[in-house]
Amino acid sequence: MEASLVPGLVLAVGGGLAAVRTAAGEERVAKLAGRLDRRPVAGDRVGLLLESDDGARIDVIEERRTELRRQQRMRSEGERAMKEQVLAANAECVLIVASIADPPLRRGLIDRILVAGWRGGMAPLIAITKCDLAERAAEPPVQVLADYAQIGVDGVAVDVRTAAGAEAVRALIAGRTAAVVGHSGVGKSTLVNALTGGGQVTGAVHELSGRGRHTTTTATWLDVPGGGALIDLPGIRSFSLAGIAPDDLRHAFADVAAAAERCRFRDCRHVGEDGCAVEAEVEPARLASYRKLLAELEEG
Ligand SMILES: Nc1nc2c(ncn2[C@@H]2O[C@H](COP(=O)(O)OP(=O)(O)OP(=O)(O)O)[C@@H](O)[C@H]2O)c(=O)[nH]1
Ligand SMILES: [Mg+2]
Ligand SMILES: [Zn+2]
Repeated sequence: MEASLVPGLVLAVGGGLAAVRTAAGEERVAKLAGRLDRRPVAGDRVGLLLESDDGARIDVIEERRTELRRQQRMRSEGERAMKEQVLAANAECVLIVASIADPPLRRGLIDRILVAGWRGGMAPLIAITKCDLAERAAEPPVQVLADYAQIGVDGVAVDVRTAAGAEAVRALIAGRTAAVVGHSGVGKSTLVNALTGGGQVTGAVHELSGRGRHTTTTATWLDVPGGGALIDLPGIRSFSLAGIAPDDLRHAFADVAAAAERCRFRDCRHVGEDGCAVEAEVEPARLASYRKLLAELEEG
């Protein structure tokens, strides 16, 4: 970094500007230098040129340690055109938030984010929210958590009526930085507020995103008192894995991979053959999700 630049952390980005925090703990709204080769995202470490009038300019974006990426369909460029979008940078974990009901839990989305999280270098964690609505759900939260625990993914059940869930999430994150991802309305920001004390969006971030909105529109970095941070992301409707090799599914489907090892058919594709070990051993909900993703990746 050039001597005139000071290190900064990107808290949020919007409208061609970024809210940044300097190493001295000051928040500023920064412009983006024209020569940047990519767009900064929340969690980016940057080199800032401080301007005399409280302004700043991002001149350098440091190499990212992790990236949470998804493919997004570009409507303007036809049905098949996909563009990669980086949702958050340098998070150590990805906290997948899924409500057990309202909206209903979709394992497909959890699995997609698991694949993207591992691929981007992050440890995945799961929070099942709205457990007060569990009687409306197709399956109990403990069943979902047990299935993911089997492939080594830790998770907790959260019920907004008690503080226990938020405390369990705090323990899960254990002082690390986590990107908080899931469908819109599942309770991500509610959980983030419970952990960060709410009202934390101040200063430069406030200037950027405005006040009084329920739905999160800008990825926002928030410190967790006592250690760690959360990057609260806008809700996602879909999460395409286009461009990921079918082989990359193995991590997120260790249960399928383990059963496949035991399958006695040498050329089995484990997609419904009679006598297939995968068919016999893997939880039906897990298998359905695996097959759907595999078909999509093989097609792409
Ligand atoms: N019943 C119930 N409602 C909850 C719970 N947690 C959050 N909600 C409600 O769900 C709604 C959406 O919550 P948010 O925290 O804004 O959801 P979000 O995931 O941040 O949504 P986006 O920012 O749009 O992605 C709000 O009305 C919350 O009060 C919960 O544990 N139980
Ligand atoms: Mg939100
Ligand atoms: Zn098989």
